[in-house]
Amino acid sequence: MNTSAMNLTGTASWLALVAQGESMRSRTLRELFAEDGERGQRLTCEAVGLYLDYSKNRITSETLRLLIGLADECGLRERIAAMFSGERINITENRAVLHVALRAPRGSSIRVDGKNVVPHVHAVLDRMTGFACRVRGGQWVGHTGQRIRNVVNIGIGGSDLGPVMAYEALRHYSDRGLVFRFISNVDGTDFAEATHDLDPAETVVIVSSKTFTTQETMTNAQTARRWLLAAFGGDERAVAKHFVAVSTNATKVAEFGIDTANMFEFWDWVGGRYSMDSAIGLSTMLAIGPDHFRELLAGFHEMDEHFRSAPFDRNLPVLLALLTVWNTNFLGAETVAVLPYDQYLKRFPAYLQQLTMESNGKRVTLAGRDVDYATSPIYWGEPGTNGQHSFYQLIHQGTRLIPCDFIAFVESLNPLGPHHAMLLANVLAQAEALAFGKTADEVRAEGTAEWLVPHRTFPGNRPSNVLMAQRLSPAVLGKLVALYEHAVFVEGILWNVDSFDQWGVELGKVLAQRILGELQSKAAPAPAHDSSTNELIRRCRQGK
Ligand code: G6Q
Repeated sequence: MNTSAMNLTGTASWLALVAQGESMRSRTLRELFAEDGERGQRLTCEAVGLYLDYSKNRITSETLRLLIGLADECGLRERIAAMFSGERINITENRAVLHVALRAPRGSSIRVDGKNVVPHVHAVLDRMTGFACRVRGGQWVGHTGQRIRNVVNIGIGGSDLGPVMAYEALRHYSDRGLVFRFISNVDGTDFAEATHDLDPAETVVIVSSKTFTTQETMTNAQTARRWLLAAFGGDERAVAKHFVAVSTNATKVAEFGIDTANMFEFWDWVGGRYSMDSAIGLSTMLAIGPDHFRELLAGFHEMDEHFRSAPFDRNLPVLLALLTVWNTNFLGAETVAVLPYDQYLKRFPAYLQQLTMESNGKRVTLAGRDVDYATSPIYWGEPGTNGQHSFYQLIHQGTRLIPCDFIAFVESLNPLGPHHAMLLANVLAQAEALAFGKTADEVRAEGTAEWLVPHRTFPGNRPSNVLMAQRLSPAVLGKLVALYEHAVFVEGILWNVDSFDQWGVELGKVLAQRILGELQSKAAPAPAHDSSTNELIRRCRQGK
């Protein structure tokens, strides 16, 4: 097991992988494909309706064997069991990590401190269902009896990115009679623009905050309260009809003035960035309806079961993670581009940024020692084909190695003439071009002037994964998110970091609090910072 005492870079598998990395640096995907006519079928994995083609990675079967050996040496199998059994694997916060319980079927049992949490999960889901049906059916009306037509979710980080992503991803399945807005930024512009055309009398506000203390969310929630009460002549009774809360903190919810009967609960064993399938998904349920929401959960659960039981060489999250570790630690890649070829997934890269980088952007091991290897790569991306006309240039011909995850669907939800064939042709072409490039001789053979040949040559040998499913559905979205959740978990086990804390966000929060006081104080504050911060504070104050 990858305990605190373990030295990752000294393990037999790691050392063998370093040697393997050296030898693979001189190998090309052209050669690897030429040597094995079946490579494109062999280095693939299909499970729970997702097809992963990882053949265009710079690996051999031996690489994979060594990577799986590393996972074994790190005790991955035991760590998976520990997560599913509710052990407190988030050691710096002393918490269990049980997002898998959020999608466990009714009647199953997952225990935290000896108590089965699944009945609680379903009790909340049932309450969410009741609320969603009343809003969608027009029975839940506003303070003046008007039907609810607008839903505003106020939350940030894990209480925003999942709901926004899911809303966009599942728009096809959403009730078009309802308008959804998401407010996260403490910048008043976010609030102003999200609400300027909404009628408070037809709006329900979901205040989504695990802690109910987050500065941005509480500020936006107070602004929403004023916005709403202004429309009702300050009548406080309106709050009950227009505000609901999603939180773990009933005391703070009540203090805000929201009736705890209108609070949807979740638990401290759900991390913010792993919470889109908890009550934090209330806006998602309102948009797509309870049945589709349960399909989403079923998709998550199918991937959970696959992850828990499939052998590592046929295990989608494990393979995805091992490839990331390979590209990062043995081929020196610093980023991963996530490139969904589906407009509905336009917020998926942003969602993954938090999931991956907040989880594994760590520099010390579980035992608090500095790591001597790279941890999370930088995740980024945009939907295809838009990115092709922008940053793909750098991926094809720049100096950096950028592994890509392409995501595509065989069928479109909006089959319009030739669009979908074109979209698919583009994603397949990009993976092909990145892998095999175009040699100088091939460019010359086209009659290109010699001076232009270097400019028009594509070195290729750029790794990529292609992930495909039949069509984007709630269940498929659940599978896709769970795939990355578990891949992040596997990477964290190998890198021996706590993937479930986020201490790196704290320092800025504390300093902002102090500077806020200085910006708002009547008397000019004595310079208490470095000369740069002091000067910037002075300039901000000047405009007051
Ligand atoms: C996620 C983080 C973080 C969190 C936000 C919002 O894993 O913990 O992004 O979700 O800071 O927190 P609240 O939900 O408590 O407002």
